[in-house]
Amino acid sequence: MSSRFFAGIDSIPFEGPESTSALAFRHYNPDEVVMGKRMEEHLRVAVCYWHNFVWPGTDPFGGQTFDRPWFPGDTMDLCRMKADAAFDMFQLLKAPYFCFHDYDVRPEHDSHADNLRDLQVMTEYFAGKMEETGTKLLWGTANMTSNRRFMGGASTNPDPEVFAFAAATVKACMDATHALNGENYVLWGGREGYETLLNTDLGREDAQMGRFMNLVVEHKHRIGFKGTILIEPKPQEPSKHQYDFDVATVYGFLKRHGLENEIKVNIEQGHAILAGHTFEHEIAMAQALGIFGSIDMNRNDYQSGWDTDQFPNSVPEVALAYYHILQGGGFTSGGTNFDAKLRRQSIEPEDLLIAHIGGMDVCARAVKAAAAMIEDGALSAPLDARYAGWDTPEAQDMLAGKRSFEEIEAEVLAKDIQPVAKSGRQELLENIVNGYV
Ligand code: XLS
Ligand code: NI
Ligand code: NI
Repeated sequence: MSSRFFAGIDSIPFEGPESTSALAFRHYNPDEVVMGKRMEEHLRVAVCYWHNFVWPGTDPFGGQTFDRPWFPGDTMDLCRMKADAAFDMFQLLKAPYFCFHDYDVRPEHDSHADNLRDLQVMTEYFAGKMEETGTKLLWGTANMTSNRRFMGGASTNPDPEVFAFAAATVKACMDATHALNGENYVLWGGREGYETLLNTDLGREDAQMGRFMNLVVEHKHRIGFKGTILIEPKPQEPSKHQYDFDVATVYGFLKRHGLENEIKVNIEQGHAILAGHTFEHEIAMAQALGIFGSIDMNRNDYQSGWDTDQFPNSVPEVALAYYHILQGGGFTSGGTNFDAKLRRQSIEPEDLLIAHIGGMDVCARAVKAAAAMIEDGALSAPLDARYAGWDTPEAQDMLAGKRSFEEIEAEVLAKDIQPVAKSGRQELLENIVNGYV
């Protein structure tokens, strides 16, 4: 293929670990079979629209550093030029999926009617591009953080007109996602939180968000959308405090509003770090609660305290994430969305490709290490052994609620039970993991 934006780059081949080319995959080989499944089907890689084609490289101290021919993207012609470059990149990377917000792909207007019209036009344009290139939509979403109207929140806004505008916006984005056969629909509540409790009523805002998410689910069933609805937790930024703090908090919210069987989570590495967790903690927690859906793959700076959205480059860390994903049976409708952006000095088109190649190679190595650990029972055998005491009938009865405190105490006295301390063997387990990565 030849692309106007990525001029001179026709394909990015898989060349194997010995390759020294910057524009070749060394580990990501879509057809390689890992645990009985093609690597592409394990990872289900998606490229995100916003960081690659919309973000201009700004930071709090400086303006645009990237020079893209479609900037500022405020006309439909520029939006189409942007889409052409985006689909060229999806194809060059052989990424099976992409993800987008409404705001990424159309000009932004004051009226919902104008936003809706332009989104529908771009949805049709995307449908053509998807047909032509074979790229699929992992998820769609609405941007309800950038426009000033949402500064005090979307569904949690004190003004019901903003709630209504947000509802209309999400409806439009769900309809677009449905029309493009999206496999999930994501809600990340960047401004569903507060800056100060001095002007915030927590009880009201929880009730508003609960109603809003029920509206989302009702609409999903009304239009027959078969994808999964996902909430993306994050503890803060842009809000001082965000309601969808982490996976456990989201689960409490879903339970409170009767949504725990309808909505799952999209877990982002950087957000896990901001919440004081590891990526694998959030994934394992979601698996344990039955709400694991999808992941946003990136890497947070461990010192910065904000969401740096860097491309992943630590195989051991990513391997533990995929270990828990594969242990839980792997992705169903979810996938690996690179919600990652270049550093603002990486201004060449080629940098976009190089960043994704590196990220995909890291994921490939990580998923292979995770699969090997599972196939060898390297971690599951010691784990099963650690809990083996629970297999006895007495222990099972305790769990099943068949024995009271009195009965348990009587047994402890009768048998003079004196538990023997056993090693947790953490260093041994860490050494085992290091043998795989
Ligand atoms: C921001 C979020 C955002 C979501 C999509 O921190 O990660 O990019 O993934 O709205
Ligand atoms: Ni994200
Ligand atoms: Ni993020």
